[in-house]
Amino acid sequence: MINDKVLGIILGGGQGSRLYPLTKDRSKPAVPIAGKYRLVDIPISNCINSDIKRMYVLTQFNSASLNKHIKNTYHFSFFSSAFVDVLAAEQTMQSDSWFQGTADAVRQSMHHFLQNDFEYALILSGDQLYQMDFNDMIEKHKNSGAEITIATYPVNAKDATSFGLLKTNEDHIITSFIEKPAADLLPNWTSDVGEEMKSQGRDYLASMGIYIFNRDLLVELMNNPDTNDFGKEIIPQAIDKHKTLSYQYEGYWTDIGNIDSFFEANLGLTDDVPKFNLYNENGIYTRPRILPTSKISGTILNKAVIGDGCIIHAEKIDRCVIGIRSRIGKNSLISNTYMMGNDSYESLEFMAANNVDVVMGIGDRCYIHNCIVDKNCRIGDDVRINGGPHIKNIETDTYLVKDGIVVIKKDATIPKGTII
Ligand code: ADQ
Ligand code: ADP
Repeated sequence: MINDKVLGIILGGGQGSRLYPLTKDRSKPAVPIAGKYRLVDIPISNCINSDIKRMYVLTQFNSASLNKHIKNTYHFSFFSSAFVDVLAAEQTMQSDSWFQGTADAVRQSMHHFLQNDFEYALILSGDQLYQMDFNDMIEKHKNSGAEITIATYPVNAKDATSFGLLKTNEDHIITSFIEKPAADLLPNWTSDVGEEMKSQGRDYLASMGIYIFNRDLLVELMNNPDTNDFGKEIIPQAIDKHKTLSYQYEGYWTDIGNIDSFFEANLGLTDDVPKFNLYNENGIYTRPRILPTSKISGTILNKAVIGDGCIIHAEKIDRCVIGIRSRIGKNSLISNTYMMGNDSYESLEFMAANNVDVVMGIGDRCYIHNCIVDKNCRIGDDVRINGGPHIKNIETDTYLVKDGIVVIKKDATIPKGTII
């Protein structure tokens, strides 16, 4: 089977500064999404669902929570060759620095990859929401005789400047590529993307940052120590010398690299028919936690996605994703909010013995709107958080406001009666 010849390489994240403060204490692949998953579960699940079962996750810093999550989630049969290994930037005789970019991350980890028998390297981004079967892309790569294949996606002019854009010939071979062009260059970069995409104004063909490289070529390209980035250097330099195929993808795909897109991607799961649909056979895997079902009392629920093990007494929850083990008190109104949940429960006995003043979760009579509540937060009674375009960007010890979204930091306590 061809997939036995594919090695998955997941670019788990640079410094993750665009997702700060969610990446303050954890690496980007470990950021919780959709109430029970981590970002890294998406590319890993896409590989598993495509029968690619050998994967490395490259990350800028080692985090106990990421290692634990991967170790506890992805254990394969003793007799199988499948594995998911985390490779964090490390000091070696050749290098004493962090990954300088995506290609540098691959270069510094090459000695691990080469211990495996593979013909194709499938390089994936760690911060995208999509469900893609890679089999078709791999087949087309092989059948076309290309040395590199890039998955591509038609985008509109507004989004085009955030991506690598490319042009192809009639055989879908890439003839030119530019990484994140300035807006005034866009008129030169329209592509023939088909009538349907054109009618939606999606005239530009963007790189999805998903690449297949033939093993030998990857080894050769990584031997050049002056190139640190796929989008900025490797791809633009390679297309003239090596046959590079565009594989145009038509399904749902979105980049969730910043707070705004992360927030919308999560809240989008509450739509009647979400674009990223978890309710199908080829699901996303994550750690099974053996939690009880959620317990909800007196609450009006509208467009609510609720994880396992929650205890909810709120008055109303409207367009929210509520993560595992969340606790929400009486008469509280929560809307447009992604609450990540808690890592553990606090028992009534524990709270009484320790005089816990503000309990984990959201208290009574709170109003929370346009907010991301990170893990293990304590939001006291009568707190009012009203996010939206009217509040300006600001950061404190316990929260940050970015583009109208209030992000309560992990483990933060918001005292009773606070107004944000
Ligand atoms: P970006 O997403 O802006 O563009 P980049 O910041 O290099 O590119 O990130 C690509 C992936 O690699 C992300 O998952 C990121 O977290 C990860 N990453 C970044 N630096 C890393 C490092 N030092 N170590 C490990 N992982 C790292 C890229 C392409 C564009 C393309 C878009 C599509 O360059 O051409 O259009 O992806 O999203
Ligand atoms: P997630 O994967 O969403 O972070 P986990 O179930 O893996 O959730 O738990 C995260 C952390 O919380 C782990 O370090 C785990 O050991 C710890 N934890 C989980 N349950 C409890 C508990 N009942 N008491 C104390 N710590 C816990």
